[in-house]
Amino acid sequence: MKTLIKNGMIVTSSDRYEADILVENGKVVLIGDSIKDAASEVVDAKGMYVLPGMVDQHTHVESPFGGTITAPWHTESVAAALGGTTTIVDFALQSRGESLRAGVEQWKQRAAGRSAIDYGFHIGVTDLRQEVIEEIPALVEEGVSTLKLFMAYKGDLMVEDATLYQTLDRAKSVGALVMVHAENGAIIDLLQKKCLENGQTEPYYHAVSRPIEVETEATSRAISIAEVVGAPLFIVHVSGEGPAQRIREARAKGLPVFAETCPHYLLLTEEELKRPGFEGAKFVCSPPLREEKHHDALWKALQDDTLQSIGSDHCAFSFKGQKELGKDDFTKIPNGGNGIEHRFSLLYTYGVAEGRLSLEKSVELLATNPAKVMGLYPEKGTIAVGCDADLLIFDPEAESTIQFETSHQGIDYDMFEGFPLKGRVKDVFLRGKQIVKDGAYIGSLGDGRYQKRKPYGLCYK
Ligand code: DUC
Ligand code: ZN
Ligand code: ZN
Repeated sequence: MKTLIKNGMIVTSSDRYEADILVENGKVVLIGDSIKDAASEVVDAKGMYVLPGMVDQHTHVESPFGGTITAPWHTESVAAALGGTTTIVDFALQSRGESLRAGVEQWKQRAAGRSAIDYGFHIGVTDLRQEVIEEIPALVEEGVSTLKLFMAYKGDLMVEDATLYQTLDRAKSVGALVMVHAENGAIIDLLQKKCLENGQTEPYYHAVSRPIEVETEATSRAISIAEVVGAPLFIVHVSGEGPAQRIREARAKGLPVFAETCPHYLLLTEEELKRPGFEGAKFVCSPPLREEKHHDALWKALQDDTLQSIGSDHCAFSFKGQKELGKDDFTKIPNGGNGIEHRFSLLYTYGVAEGRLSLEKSVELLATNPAKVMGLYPEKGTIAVGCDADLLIFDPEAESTIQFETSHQGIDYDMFEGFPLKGRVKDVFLRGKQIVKDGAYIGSLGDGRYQKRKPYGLCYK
C-alpha cells in the first residue's frame, strides 16, 4: 500500500519546505516536488503543515498509583492519536519484592492489542537489590533503556541516595539513562504531617507541603550524584525556576543533564488548587503547580535549551471515586493530571501562535528530542527518507476550545477545560496507516507496536 501526501508544508526541527511525501510499507520512501505515483492513495495537504508524529516520553497509562489505577490503554492511546501523538514511552513500575522484568512484562501484557499508537516502556525502580541491579543489562537488550527513580514518596516509592548512585553506576555501564523524580521526600513527609496536625487537609496544602525549594534541592542533589558517578541524568517534570536554574548551571559546566517540563507547569497555577468543593483535587499532581512567575522561567528554559523536551506526564484519574479518595486528607489524593491528548495543540497555541517558540522548536521539543533522548531516533521524531511514516497533518487555521465533553481521555474532567486552541490535528498516519481522518479516529486498537529502544540516544553526543 502506497500513500502520497501532496502539497503540504513539511516542518521538522530543522527545516520548513513545501514538498510531496511518498509512503510505502510504513516508511517514507521519497520526498520531492510533484511526485507522481499512479498506485498511491493521494492525500492533499495544501495549506496544511505536515509534521512528524509527536513522541510523548512521559505517560502513566493503566498504572496502579496512589492506591488506584490510571485511565486505560484503549481510551488514552486513542486520545493520544487524536492529538497527533504516535509514540509514547510509558512508565512500567517494579512492585516491591518483584523483579524489574516482571514490571515490564505486566505493562507489555496490558498494552498488547489495546494500543492505537506505538509504545515503549521505562522501568520505575522501587526496590533495588543486588539481583535487581544485575537485571539492568538484560532490560537494555530488550529495549528498556531508561530507568526512573523517585526521590519523593517516602515509605513507598522513594529511594535512598545510595540506591540512586548504584543505579546510575550500573546503568552507565550499559548505556541506560536514569530519570529522576526530584523532590526531597523526607522534607515533604515532615511538612505533610505538620499540615495535617494543624487540620490543613484541603487540596491546596498539597502545594504548601511541597514548596519549590524541595524540588530545587533534590534536583541539585541528583545532579551532584550523577556527576560523582560520571553518568548522564534526565530530570522529569521540572516545575519552575529554581530547578531549571540548577539544570542550566549543570549544562553550562558540560554535564550530560537532560530535562523536561510539562504543559500544566507552563499554563496552570497553584491557584487552581483553591477551587471550592474539593475541585482543587483535580489539579493535584507532583511536583505541584506553582505561582504564575514560574511560567516565564520555564518558557525561557525551553528557549535557551535548559529543557530539551515537553512530556505530558499524563497520569489521569477521575474526580469521582479516585480524586475523592483524598476528600478528608490531601495526602490521599492520587497525584496526577491529564495531557496526552492536547499536548501538541496547547504548545502550538500558547508556544507557537503566541510567539514564544517557532514551529520548528516545538517539533524539536515534542517529537525530535524525545525520540533522540529515548533512543527512538531516527525511526521516530523526524521526517526523512527511511524513517517510519508517522505523520501528522495539521490545519493551522482551525480554532476550538478544550471541553471535557469533546475530549477522549477516559476520565470525568479535563485540567485544561475552557482553554481556547488554535489549529487542529486533521490527519494522523502511524507507520503509513491512516489512524485519524479529518479529526476522527479510524484506526484499530492493536495498531500500536512495542518499540525496542536503543541505549542513550542524544546522550551519546
Ligand atoms: N510523578 C510522575 O512522574 N507522575 C505522576 C505522579 C508523580 O509523582
Ligand atoms: Zn514523578
Ligand atoms: Zn509521571
